[in-house]
Amino acid sequence: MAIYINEPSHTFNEYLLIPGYSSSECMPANVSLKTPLVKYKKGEKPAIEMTIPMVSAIMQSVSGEKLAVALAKAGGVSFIYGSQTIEQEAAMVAKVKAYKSGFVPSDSNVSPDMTMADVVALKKKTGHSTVAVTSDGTVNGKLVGIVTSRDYRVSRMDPATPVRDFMTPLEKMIYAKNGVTLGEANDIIWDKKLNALPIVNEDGTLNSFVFRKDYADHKENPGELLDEKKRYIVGAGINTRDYAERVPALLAAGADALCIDSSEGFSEWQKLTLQWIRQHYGDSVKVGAGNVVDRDGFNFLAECGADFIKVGIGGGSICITRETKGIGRGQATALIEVCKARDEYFEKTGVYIPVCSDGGIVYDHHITLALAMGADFVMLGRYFARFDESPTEKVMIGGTYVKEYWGEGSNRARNWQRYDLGGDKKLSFEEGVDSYVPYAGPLKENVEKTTSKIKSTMCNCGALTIPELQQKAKITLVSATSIVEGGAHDVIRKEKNTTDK
Ligand code: RVP
Repeated sequence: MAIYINEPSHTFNEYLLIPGYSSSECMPANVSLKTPLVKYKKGEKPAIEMTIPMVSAIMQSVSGEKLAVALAKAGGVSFIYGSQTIEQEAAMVAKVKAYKSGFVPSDSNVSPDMTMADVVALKKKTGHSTVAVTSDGTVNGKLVGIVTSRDYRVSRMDPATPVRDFMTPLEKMIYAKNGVTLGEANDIIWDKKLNALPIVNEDGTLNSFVFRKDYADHKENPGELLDEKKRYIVGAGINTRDYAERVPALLAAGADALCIDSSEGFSEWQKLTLQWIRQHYGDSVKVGAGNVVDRDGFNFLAECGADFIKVGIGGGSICITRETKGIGRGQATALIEVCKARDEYFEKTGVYIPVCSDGGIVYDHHITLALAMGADFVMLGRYFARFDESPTEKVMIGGTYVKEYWGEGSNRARNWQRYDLGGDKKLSFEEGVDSYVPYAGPLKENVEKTTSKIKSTMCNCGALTIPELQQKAKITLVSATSIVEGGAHDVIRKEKNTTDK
């Protein structure tokens, strides 16, 4: 006989937080939104920690390289969409990893024997005007000089002029020894009016460059997420079909974390994918799995070795899975049950598996509710699709700017792998729609506004960290009429800010 759950499943909108005692310490400036992206053992530090609890959805209309860089600067992680060829996805990941920040390996190098024509060609290829001259022309060769656009004139000089004749040689250059801090490097850049400062190893080989414009950027983004080589952290979506080819390509491109992108994660396909990754890479590759909506689904993926687990079926703003297939669960109820299973799993095994609440965030306070209910971070599609950095066009409709936003299960995305249950390479019916969302400007200012609201609510609950919020939160279900009471009501509003959600 079928199992009946007679309690209705609820959405975030049906809950509110009840304030707790706030001490004078409880002010937004003291709140930390640090949160783990991947699993860790009790007492250990997670391999990847984010500074804000937000990741971007694995979707064509959301997570391209521009959004990935902007989100990493803000402290979150993007998962580049997998519904494109392996080569295209790997190229996007590589672009994020090549984006300059802090100490960066030199991507423009020549040897002293090369010519001005080589320098010009290199500049055209990379778009960078600072070229390192190393003894053998490689990124790790002995530094012998530097060439900038001030050192040569294309119209006046013979293209065959050797680099050694017009470069600034090492003895006349300003450089710093490896070990200098980013702050010290920046001081040298400012004092000596440089655009770029080469960093040299003990043995005279080139280590990296620090660029003036990157440092200014870094100062503005204290929470940015960088790997050990000071490159932005980025994730990438994979599927349960071509992982044997896609995973190696994404890792070679530098992906820091992977995530199986599927509408339904409680399946043998996910088990096989996770098994293959563990067999080939052990625990060194970080991979999330999902989506599930109950304890059984969580325990299954936890046992399969997932590094984080995503919760949510049918709650996405562009998702019509519940209508077309009749499967899913109210997002809040699903999340509460999965987080309880996660806590029990932690108690039993000493392994903490972060839970991601994916889809259905409408208002900023839904993020705070998700965190209070036990989520470690949230995945957002519609939210990020509204920003300048999302990959879609900004268009004017009826006098207002909007951006396009379409589901991975729509005919437009044709992401058949996401909905694949061992069937054909096509979508037999749609589970998503094609839509517009109100344009909302740059990511940075929107995320700052959202996180300041989250911090403020956390203070009302007497919590300075996400784990503290999860311990202290008092959450209440509300009636339909009290939801009406919660908005502006019984007044004629003069204006409504449509980009706020
Ligand atoms: P939202 O943030 O509410 O826009 O939801 C985004 C989520 O919706 C994605 O992370 C994904 O789980 C889900 N999605 C993406 N495409 C579709 C679909 O076409 N049904 N659903």
